[in-house]
Amino acid sequence: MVVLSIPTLEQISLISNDKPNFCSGIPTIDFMKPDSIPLIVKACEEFGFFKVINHGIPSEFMDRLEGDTMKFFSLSLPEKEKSYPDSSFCYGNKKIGSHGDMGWVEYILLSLNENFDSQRSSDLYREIKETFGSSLSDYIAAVKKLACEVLELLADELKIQPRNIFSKLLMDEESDSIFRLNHYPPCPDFQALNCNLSGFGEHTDPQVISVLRSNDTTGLQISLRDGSWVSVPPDQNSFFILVGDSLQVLTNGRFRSVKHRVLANSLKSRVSMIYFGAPALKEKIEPLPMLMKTEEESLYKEFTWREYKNIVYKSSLADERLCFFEK
Ligand code: GA4
Repeated sequence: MVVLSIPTLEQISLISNDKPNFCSGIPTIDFMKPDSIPLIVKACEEFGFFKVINHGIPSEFMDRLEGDTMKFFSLSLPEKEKSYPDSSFCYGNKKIGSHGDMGWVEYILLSLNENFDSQRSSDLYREIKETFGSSLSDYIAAVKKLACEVLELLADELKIQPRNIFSKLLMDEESDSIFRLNHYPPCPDFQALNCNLSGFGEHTDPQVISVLRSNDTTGLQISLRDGSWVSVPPDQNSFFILVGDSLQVLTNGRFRSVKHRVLANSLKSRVSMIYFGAPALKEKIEPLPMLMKTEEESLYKEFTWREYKNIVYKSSLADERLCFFEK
């Protein structure tokens, strides 16, 4: 449970809760229904967001990781904070990023870039084994595969080749992908005030693609093209896919990286697990020529994932970051 201190609480924004508008029309791709697959391109263009059902990942994978995650978050604060100060396995509480963003959330962030530093990476696996057993690595392997399947379906539907043109970025052994476990503790006091405490403020994900799974608690909202916010009904049996900034650039703005946020108002705790599929640091991010029509101009200057990441990690959550690379 997150311990309150008034000065900290004052730094977390309140979001008014007039009419929580649930989005009924979230595009849904059913892996068992081939005729739903072509929807995937429209979903990335219109929403930058969709849901995958009948994905084939056994629910046991999600249940095991959720159980271990709750076990970890129910440790005392000093126990969680002592963990891993100098490793790629980091615990955070209310502070998000390095620019003063705050949210009603505690989390673990895990770098999946194994080649970053072999010493750190072997420590990392020892730490993971001790804390989570195999639930974490099994889950990550399954969602990485799902992310690649989705990216390959996208290539098929965009009629570009090779079909691993996007997924190879995640399969690269130097891929800079990360994994995040978020716990939004219940916050009943704020319900009476008819407002929500921000759990995770609005932002887009900088990577190529994100695969999100949560327990059955509300909180996630996405921003539609007209700027309005809609709540996403939770579905613990499905995965939500989010287009990231890098995929927006690779498609020269055809796909939209979706702005989203999480409100923490619930009487129940919300737990989410997100895989962020990223390229290698040295990888160039630029619109794919095969996706450009004749005479179509690139909207972006060429940059590497390392250059983009440097800007991202110096920014605040809500900042527009791609503007630095627009032509
Ligand atoms: C948003 C997506 C991922 O959760 C994340 C976040 C990162 C962090 O939590 O450290 C950032 C945020 C995210 C974008 C702007 C910067 C960096 C917090 C923040 C204020 C891990 C990522 O890659 O970018």
